[in-house]
This record gives sequence, structure tokens and C-alpha cells, in this order.
Amino acid sequence: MISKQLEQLERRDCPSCTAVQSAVTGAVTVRGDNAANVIEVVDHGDATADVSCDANDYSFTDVSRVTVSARGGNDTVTYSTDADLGEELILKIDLGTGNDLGVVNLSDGNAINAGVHADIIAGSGNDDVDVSIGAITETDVVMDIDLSSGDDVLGVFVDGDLVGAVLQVDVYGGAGHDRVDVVSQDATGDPLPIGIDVDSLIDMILEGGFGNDDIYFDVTATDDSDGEAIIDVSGGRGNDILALLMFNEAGDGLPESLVIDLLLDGGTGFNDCDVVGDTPVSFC
Ligand SMILES: [Ca+2]
Ligand SMILES: [Ca+2]
Repeated sequence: MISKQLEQLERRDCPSCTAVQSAVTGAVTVRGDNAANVIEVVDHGDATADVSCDANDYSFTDVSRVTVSARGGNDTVTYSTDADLGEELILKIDLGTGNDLGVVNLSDGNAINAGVHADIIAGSGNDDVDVSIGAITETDVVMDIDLSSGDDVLGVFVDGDLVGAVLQVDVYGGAGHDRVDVVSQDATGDPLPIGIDVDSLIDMILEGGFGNDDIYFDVTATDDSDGEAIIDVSGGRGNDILALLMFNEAGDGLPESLVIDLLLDGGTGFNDCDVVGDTPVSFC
């Protein structure tokens, strides 16, 4: 009994949440343990980043990519920029098992001026994921979000204009009763029209997967938006509550000059669907 207690104390003294960088590739790997970890990465936008992982602090330069693996336990992982993003960001966050909180904040007034490719995997457990996306200029932002099993909650908040930009977000709810919100809003939560210029595309596939899911897409485009929007909301199996609301600035119809390709598909089960104007619906 005594030896077991000692062992546990020893283990607690060892740094169990660590970050390392490959001298060869510049890749940073942050690795939690099977307890609840608090992991915070602050990206300064110029391929430098500060990482704190429980009690351990690190600073990295010439970062080529960041991989965060939180593993077991109810973890909190935050990745945020504190300046305009000027260097490519390749990010993978795996929240692992447990009921985790994952936050990716590429906004707060900071612009995205370099490419982003982010994979977020919530793993099993009831997870909460928040993604904020600011103005995107002359680059592509591509995100894959896999909520996996459990009753998960995802918010994707867009609060900046797209200029010569692609914003592609694919969401898969997996099993469980998932709630997904994709909204254009300002910092106070009020609806915010976003510009989608002629060289820009917003492309989203939001799939609920198994279980009874709530998926709510509510984005307002400025009336001078003349780019393209391709949005698919798909409930999958189960009884789903779905909304595909692409609004003009007045909030009374579809944006007129935007090229739109929208589809709301309820899938099997009893579904409740809400759309704007003549947005196509099936299985609702
Ligand atoms: Ca952990
Ligand atoms: Ca999880």
C-alpha cells in the first residue's frame, strides 16, 4: 500500500504533459497524459508559438506544424493567434477520450493572411468544440472537424470578410446527440453580415451522423457579395432538427448576387427543417 502511494507521488512529480519540437522538420508535438490536462498554444502568426501544458511552459521558433494529443481525461485545449496569421498553419488536435473542451480562435480581431489546414478530432466522450474564424485574405482555410461519439457541441463563428479566399469546413457529428452551430456574428453574439467577394468561396458540409442531431447554419452575406457559397447540411440517421439559413442583409431572403448551391437533407427519421426562400430540401 505504501509503495503504491509513493509510486503515485513520484508520477505526479514527473512532467507528464510535454511539448517537443523536431530539429529536422520544425514540427511541434504537444502530448498530454491520461489525466485532465490544460494545454494552451498561442501562435504569434510568424511561425513562433508559446505553449503551456499544465505547469510546463515552452517557446518555439520556425514552427512548421503543430500536433496536440490530449489523450485521456477531461482536457482543455486552446489554440489561439495573438496577431495576424502571416505564416501557414498546419494544425492537428486530437482531444482523445473523456469530456473535453477544444477552442481554436483565429480571430479576436486577428486576420488570416496565410493558409490554414486544421484537423480537429474530439474523440469519445461529450465534447465541446469552439472555432472562431476572422477575416481571410488571399488564402485558403480548410478545416475537418470530427466530433466522434458522445453528445458533442460545436460552434463555428465567422466574423470577418472573405477576400480572394476559400473557407472550407467539413463537420462530421458521429454517434450521439450532437449540436452544431455555424454562425456569422460579432464578438457580442449579434448577427454580422460577412462579405464574400467574387474570388471567394465558402464551402461547408455539415453532417450529423447517427443519433438525433441539431444542426444550425445561420450566415448573413453582405448584399455586395458576389462570390460562391456551397453549403450541405445533412442530418443522417435519427430525428434531426436542421436549419440552413443563408440570409441577405435585410434577413428576408437569400443573398441575390451570391452564387449559391445549397442543400438541406434530413436523412432517415423524423426531421424538422428550416430554410430561406427556395433552398432545396429533401427528406424533411
Ligand atoms: Ca489528458
Ligand atoms: Ca473526447
